[in-house]
This record gives sequence, structure tokens and C-alpha cells, in this order.
Amino acid sequence: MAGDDTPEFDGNRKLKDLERISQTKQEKEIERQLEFGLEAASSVNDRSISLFARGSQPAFAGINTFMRAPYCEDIRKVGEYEAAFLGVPFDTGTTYRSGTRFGPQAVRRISALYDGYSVDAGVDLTEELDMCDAGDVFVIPGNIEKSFDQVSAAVSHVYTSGAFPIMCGGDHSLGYPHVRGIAPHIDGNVGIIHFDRHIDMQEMDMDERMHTTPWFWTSNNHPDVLEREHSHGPGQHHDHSHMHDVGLDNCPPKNLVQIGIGGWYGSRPGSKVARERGSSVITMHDFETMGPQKTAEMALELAWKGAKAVYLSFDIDSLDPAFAPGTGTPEPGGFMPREAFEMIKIIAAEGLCGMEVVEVSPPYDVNDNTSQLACRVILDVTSAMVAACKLGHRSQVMKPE
Ligand SMILES: [Mn+2]
Repeated sequence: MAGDDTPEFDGNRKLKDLERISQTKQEKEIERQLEFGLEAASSVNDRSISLFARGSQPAFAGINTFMRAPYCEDIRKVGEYEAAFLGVPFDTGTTYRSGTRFGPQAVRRISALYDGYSVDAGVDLTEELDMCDAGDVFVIPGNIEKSFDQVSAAVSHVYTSGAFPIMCGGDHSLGYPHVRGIAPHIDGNVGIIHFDRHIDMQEMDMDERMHTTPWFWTSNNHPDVLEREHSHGPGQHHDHSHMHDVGLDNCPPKNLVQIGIGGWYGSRPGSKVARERGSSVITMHDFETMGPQKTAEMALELAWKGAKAVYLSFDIDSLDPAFAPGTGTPEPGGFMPREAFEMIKIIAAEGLCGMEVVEVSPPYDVNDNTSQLACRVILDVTSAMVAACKLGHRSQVMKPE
């Protein structure tokens, strides 16, 4: 029988916490809707409803931005927000199925379902976080290197404005230009936590910096790598003489942690690089042995060791294709969504300098399931940061107990 050893459970604890958060922004939003959308027909009893849909309801109506956040059309003003959703519709780096150029729009569309209030997270994102949709980067389809330059400059603009950058791809070749937009502004080393089924750490693929290569380049110019390669003989592994860009110098391989790696596609060249550079690869089997909590704690320990900041890269194909079929390179045996949610929440609570969700390919999706999961990853990461007071302004909108 349930007796004295039943732990005390307050099922209302988070609801009580949420009750202390203001609804000021939401009330202002309704005023704005009525002003712009005009009064509803007289038979409508709820007078907060407008004639033209100008707010969050109905979820299937309206002009979508991510989470119905304001569209920051004048990108000079992005620093007025605490976080910015930035679409990067680029898929020229895919090596199998393309289609991720449609990822940002699909994630925006399904995000309209949500209102930002989560009993589970104990967060009201609308009220606690000032987020905008910064629109998309003007990528150059068919040219990886020019797109990389556009993307890094755009991410750098958002990051230095002070807004937390949330990049939505696009394929995973973007991992490199995303980090290249942030790391040079950080005075110290940057750790990277990377969820994926694929190791994505080879130098080139089909003679280009495809989506199988981002982590080679982020960590390539670090003194540890240069020294190791020098001791093996200069130029033994690769020759970048044709490239002006040889990678970043403050992303040490020892602070790169990859989680969920496995499967049967394309890992040999990247594994060699990871082995030589001494980065950390937590395979799916390692994860099965350790479980989500221990895996996340280990990732944090490795990524933060001696680092000033940590960046989160989430490849949607780290989730099993039964849940996330809409992706370019599916690999069976991936995470259950709940396992991934648990890990990213633990990781985000320690703070991040930026994040990306990549490889959502809507043409292969079913019922928007994959884009919905990508949206969910962004919500879980940002809300965990808000709850930990690493992002947003909880203290200003939550009454003391
Ligand atoms: Mn992948």
C-alpha cells in the first residue's frame, strides 16, 4: 500500500511557480490584435477575438514567424531582443537527399501551434523571453564557400548584437560557419556538444566542405592540432594550400563531444580525425550503457573543461527515423525523443553561446513530425536556459514567493 515511504509529490508545484509569472506581454498582444485586426462580429462573445487573425490564434491561420515572434525585418535592431531565430535555408552541402533548404519555413509553420507555456518546463517563454524571428540568411545555392561567408557574417552580426543565436538549418555543413560566426568573439576556448548519428569530422567529402565535415574545420587550427601534425610531419594529413580559411583556433578537439554516433554510413574518415585529435565520441552504445543523465553530465564536463562557452549542435537525425523521418541521411537506432529532450535540458541549463538544429528535410517528412521535433528542441533548450536564468528575464516578470 502507499504508505510512509511514498515520496511527497506536489503535482502543483510548477503550476504555482507559473502563476507567479506576469501576463503583461500577452495582454498587450491582445490589445494589439484588436487594434490591427478590428472587432469581431457581434455574435462572438469572447471580445478578445479580433475580426482578422493578428495573433497566436487560430494556430493554423496567419503569417508565420517562429513562435509568432516579431519579425526583425530591420536586422540592425536584432540586439533589441534576447534571442533570435535565424533561418539558414542551405542544402548544397548534402551528400545524399537534399531538401533542408525548406527546413526553416517548415519549423516556423509548425511552431505556430505552440503558445510558449509549459507546465512540464515550468516556463512561460512568451513572457520570460524576448525573442524575434530574424528571417533567413541570403545563402547562395550551389556555392558552399560563398554561403559559408554569408552565414558566418550573419551569425556574427546576431551574436555580437547580444541576442542569443538560434540557427535553424539547412544541412550540417553549416555547423562550421555557424561556429565561425561566434567563436572569434569569445575570449577563450569554445566547447561544442554535438548530437548526431554521424561523426561529421572528415576534411573534405567529394572534394568540398560538405555536411560530413564541420567538426574537422572548427577544431582544425587549434594549437593542439597544429603541434600534433607538426610532430607527425607538416602536411602529412592534408594540404590546405588552395584555401584561405583553415579553421578556428579556439575550438580545441578536447572540448568537442559528440553524442549518439553510430550506424553504418560514412564514419571511417571522420573517425580517423577524431582519433588523431583526441576529441570525445560517445557512441549510441555508450549512451545505452550510461543513460541520458550520465551522458549529459559527462558531455558537460568534457565540453566545459577550460572553456569559456559551449555551443550546441543538434542534428535531427540523431533521433530515430521512426520519429524524425524528414531528414537527408536517416540512420535507424537513434534516440527516442524523450531521451534527447532530457539530455539537451541538462546541457542547456549550464548556459550556451549559441545553438543550431540542422538536417530537417520537409520533403521527406510525414505529418510535420520532424519539423515539430526540431521546434521542440529549440523550445526545450531555450526554456531550460530561461529556467536556469541563463537567458531571458525571469526575475523581472516573476513575483517572489
Ligand atoms: Mn547526421
